[in-house]
Amino acid sequence: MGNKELAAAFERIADLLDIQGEQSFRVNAYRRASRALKDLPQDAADLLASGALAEVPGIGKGTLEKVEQFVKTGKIALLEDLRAAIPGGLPELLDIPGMGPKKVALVWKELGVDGIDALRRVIDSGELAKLKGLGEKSVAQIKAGLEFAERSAGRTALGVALPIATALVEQVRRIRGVCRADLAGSLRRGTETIGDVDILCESASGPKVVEAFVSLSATKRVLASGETKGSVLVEKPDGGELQVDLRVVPAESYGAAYMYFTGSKEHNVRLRELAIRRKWKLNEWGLFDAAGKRLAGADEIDVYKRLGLPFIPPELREDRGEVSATDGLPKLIERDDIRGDLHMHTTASDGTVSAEQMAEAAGRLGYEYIAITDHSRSSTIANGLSIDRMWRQIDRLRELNKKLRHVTVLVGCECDILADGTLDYPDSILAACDLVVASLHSSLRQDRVAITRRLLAAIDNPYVTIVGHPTGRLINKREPADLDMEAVVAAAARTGTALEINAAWQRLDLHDRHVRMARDAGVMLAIDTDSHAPPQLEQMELGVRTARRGWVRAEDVLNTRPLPAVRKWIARKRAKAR
Ligand code: DGT
Ligand code: CA
Ligand code: CA
Ligand code: ZN
Repeated sequence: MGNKELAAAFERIADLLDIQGEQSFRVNAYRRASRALKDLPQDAADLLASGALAEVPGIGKGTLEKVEQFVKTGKIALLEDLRAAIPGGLPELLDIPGMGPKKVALVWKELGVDGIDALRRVIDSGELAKLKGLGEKSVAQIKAGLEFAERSAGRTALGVALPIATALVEQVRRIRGVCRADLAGSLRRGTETIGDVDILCESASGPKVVEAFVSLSATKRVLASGETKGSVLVEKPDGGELQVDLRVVPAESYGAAYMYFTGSKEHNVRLRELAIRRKWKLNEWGLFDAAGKRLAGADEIDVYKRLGLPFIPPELREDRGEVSATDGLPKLIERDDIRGDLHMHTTASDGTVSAEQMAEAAGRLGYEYIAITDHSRSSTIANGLSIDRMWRQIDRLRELNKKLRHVTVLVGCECDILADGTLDYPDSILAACDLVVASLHSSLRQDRVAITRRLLAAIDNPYVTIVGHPTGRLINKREPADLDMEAVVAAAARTGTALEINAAWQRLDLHDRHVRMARDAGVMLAIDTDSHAPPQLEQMELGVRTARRGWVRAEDVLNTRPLPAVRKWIARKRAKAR
């Protein structure tokens, strides 16, 4: 019985109460408790037994009682009652963009909609459009939202798939007769979502290896099991399923197969064209000349070399100019180039640990600096800081810095960009910070003109250093704001404002194409984890992957620079405005 299960139970209580029409402060208390439970450093049952759980911020008396019930009986009475009263398919309707709890309750009570299929039916039949209490605009939004949800169905976020796949490939490496194994497919290319996991391995005994693979303990169902191929479903932490394909190839084909199964399909087509032009043949077995003689195949780099190409990093293999790049490929940023993290939260707003603990965690990652950027006053759900509290936070962080040895804490805030484009704090506070992340958190569905203008206004403020998660999208959950990204990129370039690659697995915002667009325009990028707890700092990896997919070099990223250079870069925009 893990903390994750507990957290999921509390999240579900919040969803069901929300649909039932419970007041939002109560619903939010359950969501806060859920987050706190998920981020606990130890097993909740142990912390409960020692009494330490009561001290954790976000865990009140009601939560404690329910955790106790769960530990003792495996159930929470409130959740059982709610489940009995409300159809199980309703919570997933909440994940559809445009469907808030009120609308979910409305379609359930008025039309008997009890899940996604039923929602699709009432849309198709026109019943939804006729429903009193739902405007034309809402109906259109729900339609678009459902289509978005259907498009995302079956794809798993990179941050969810990567740990599962990494663990599996380790297990494949330990299967008897396996010489080596690697992740291929979209996962190796670092795409933001994954259709299925592709594992390649080298072995002379295919059938035995496939047999061992499909029998691994993670397997929930075997889809296929053959001589050189196996395919299984494994369970995801959220309860869904993920397909994992294994292919077994001999040593002489490993490189060609690695290339083929890494893809993308479009990249492979380009490579095959190069081969055909020379009257050669390229497939997953190797590169062969017209007489059928093997030119390369064991080693991926050699295949590229024989085709007259440099090694192309997997993140670039999308047929976005990487095969024809005549002036060479950029030297891409690497995880080790990162010297700090410029966006994170503490218990001052909705994080789970203190600034000092965040700094210690950053020190363990070898960082030189971090910025503490708690939420501003309008983010009430996230316990944003009032003006008074923010002044005190600034003082506290300055004091903390005197104490810290290895990591410098930049005093920052994550300032809401309000619906009218003004910022949530006066310039006096922003000027007192070393760094300001400005983010859209509300009114994300404004029309293109309004929301673009709003972001441009924030970018024009001399104290805004970084635009946080610029589009506001949540992978598979929420569509991006309808921004004119070209205008945003141009304004960022002109003013010397950095655009964020938010590395949180739910966001990856900017996404790869926008990253490329920004980089090509000479915009400075910042790769930040937006961490709310120390383990999340490690999501930096996902942000770096996304940056690489946007052809980004180390010099394009603010937080690859030493601290004095970061300060200087921030000062330049501030000086220009004076
Ligand atoms: P996914 O799983 O949808 O996230 O995307 P991929 O790229 O992992 O696609 P997947 O799993 O269907 O296939 C893995 C790789 O195998 C793919 O990137 C390229 C190669 N591949 C699969 N089918 C074809 C094909 O019909 N033609 C070519 N050229 N390559 C293919
Ligand atoms: Ca795949
Ligand atoms: Ca596949
Ligand atoms: Zn944040």
